[in-house]
Amino acid sequence: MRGLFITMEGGEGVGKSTNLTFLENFLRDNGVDVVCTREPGGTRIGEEIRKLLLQIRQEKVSAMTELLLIFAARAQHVSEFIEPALAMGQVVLCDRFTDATYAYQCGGRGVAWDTVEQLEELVQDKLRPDVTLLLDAPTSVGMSRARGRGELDRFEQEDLDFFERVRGSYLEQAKNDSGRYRLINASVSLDNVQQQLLEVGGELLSRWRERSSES
Ligand code: Z5A
Repeated sequence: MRGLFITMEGGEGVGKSTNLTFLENFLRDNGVDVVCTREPGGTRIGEEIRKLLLQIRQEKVSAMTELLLIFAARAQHVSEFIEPALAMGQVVLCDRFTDATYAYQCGGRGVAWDTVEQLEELVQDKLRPDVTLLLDAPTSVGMSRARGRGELDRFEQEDLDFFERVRGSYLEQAKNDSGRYRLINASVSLDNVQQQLLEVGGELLSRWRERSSES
């Protein structure tokens, strides 16, 4: 049985990490074999590339350099972690994946959409998420949650306009792929967000059980 590939997306500070752990616990408590990971990162090489990407630097990082670093990390992540886990039948919960590249690099930085499509084909072949949860909140809400933590990384230093474009791109992607996306209102209390997540969690559990019983 092939596992399920679930991704969590959204702008900065919307609660992805907090809620990924919540979903992981829910699935594990219900007997699902689940592993969590993140992008950029998820492998030793990927985590080193993550540091490079987030570090504030004197020189301007070109959009193409940023894009290729993200896909270099992803290539390692797919081959070393994601594909083997799916082949073993595990549920992979991933904090951001390629939809983030469309949102940040295309929406935010203005990279051409088909450039990312080409890299996606090259690096992932047929691998796409089965379900994507988009945590959505007004940009100012996420920014103030994230900024409560202190020092800002290279992405967090971008201005409000950049994050508005990122949010707009995510919402557009969700609209254009409504079969895969589950839109979560992340601007409300954590309890309320997690109630919404339980509905999606229930759906994932059913899909998982269906697959298990077929195999
Ligand atoms: N990036 C990219 O450009 N292209 C790509 O392809 C990929 C990534 C994959 C790092 O990602 C950067 O990489 C990212 C885009 C770029 N930069 N940005 N911005 P990241 O996922 O590590 O970075 P992040 O989005 O900044 O994650 P984050 O700041 O850790 O946010 P989060 O995981 O969404 O939120 P959280 O840590 O779970 O919650 C933030 C705080 O809010 C925390 O104190 C919570 O307790 C609180 N919180 C959460 N939910 C609530 C609710 N509902 N109410 C009140 N308080 C809440």
